[in-house]
Parts: sequence; structure tokens; C-alpha cells
Amino acid sequence: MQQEQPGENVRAALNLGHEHGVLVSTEGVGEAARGEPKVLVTMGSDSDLPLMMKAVDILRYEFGIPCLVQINSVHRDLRAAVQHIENLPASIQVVIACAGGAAHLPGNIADLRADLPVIGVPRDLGALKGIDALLSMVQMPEGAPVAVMAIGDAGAVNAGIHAAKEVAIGDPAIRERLQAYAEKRKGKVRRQNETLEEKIKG
Ligand code: RP5
Repeated sequence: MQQEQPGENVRAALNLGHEHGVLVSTEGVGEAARGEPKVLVTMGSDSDLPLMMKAVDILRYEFGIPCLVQINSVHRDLRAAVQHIENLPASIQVVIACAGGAAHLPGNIADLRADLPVIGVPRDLGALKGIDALLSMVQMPEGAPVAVMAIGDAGAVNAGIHAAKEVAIGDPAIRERLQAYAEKRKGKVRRQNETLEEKIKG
């Protein structure tokens, strides 16, 4: 399949119903999206979406990686979640899963999909401020690993970068974009040093 195919053609080629989620790429969302999705970005509720958009945006704008975005709740509709995760398009190489509270979603996906790496993002939520989600994800028993990121915004961005690194294993163009991203970060330190004397003088 050609990368430039629009979203509806991608859907048709992948035999993907709208219940499978929303395609997102650099070019746009839904019918405006282009390319096969390489990353599934899933979450327990659309209340997690503002956080997970940080992962989606770094994937599409920094690395040009199309993704599929999908809600999967393992405490409201476990059967639908199993159905979705077992029927992902074959182009999906990595899963990013976000949840708050007693966060079972990433671990459940790690069990359902022995073939895919799963990255967990704990959401800062409720009385325990994400510590509950962090521990639920990181303390997976032996055999179903979840690569757990930091709680909240940094974790969502890092999940996008980590997913890009997984995709880059088989895609030299993504490796180059990761290098370019690292160079931008170095530039930030250089600029901070250039203006440091003025800031100290006040
Ligand atoms: C989890 O419960 C979701 O991932 C979300 O973080 C949390 C609260 O969901 P809502 O009550 O906001 O839908 O399953």
C-alpha cells in the first residue's frame, strides 16, 4: 500500500470499521489522514484524550508516524476492548496505552498481544494523583511486560518518542527524524548557555 493513500482508502484496504478507532497522521484526522497506522494510541476514557494527544502529536508532527486512536475500557466494556485489540490492523507495531486509577489496560493488552510491545502512560488522576496507575502498570507480574513512562505530560511525550524508536528499528527514515529531534534538544542547551550571562546579570 502507498503511504499517500487517504484515510478512507486506508480503512478499506485494512478492512477497518469506524469502531476500530480514528486514523491520525501529519496530514490530518479521519478521512484527511494518510498512510498505514504504525502505532495504536489507546486509553480507558476520552477524559484521557488531552494527555494522549501529546503522544499523538509528537508521533505525527515530529516523526511523521500515522497512528490509530481508540478508546478501550477494561472496566466498562471489557469484551469490546478484547475484540478491538485482537483485531488491530497488521500494520500496528507498537501500542501506547493510557489509564488512570487501577490501570489494567496496558497489562491486559500485553497479555492479549504477545506480539506487540506495550507502552503504559499513567494518568495523574484522583486521590492518589497517578501513583495508583503507575504502580498498577509497573508491577506487572513476570511474562507480560509493560514499558511504563512517567506520570502525566512527560510520560505521554516520552511514550510517543519511545514508540518512534520501536518503529525506527525497521525504518531508517524514522531513525533520521529521531536524530534530528535529538539535535533540536542539544540546540536548546546551547541557546540557554548563550543567554546565561545576561540572565545572571539580571
Ligand atoms: C480509567 O478511568 C480511564 O483511563 C480514566 O483515566 C479514568 C477515569 O475515566 P472517566 O471517569 O473520566 O471516564 O479507566
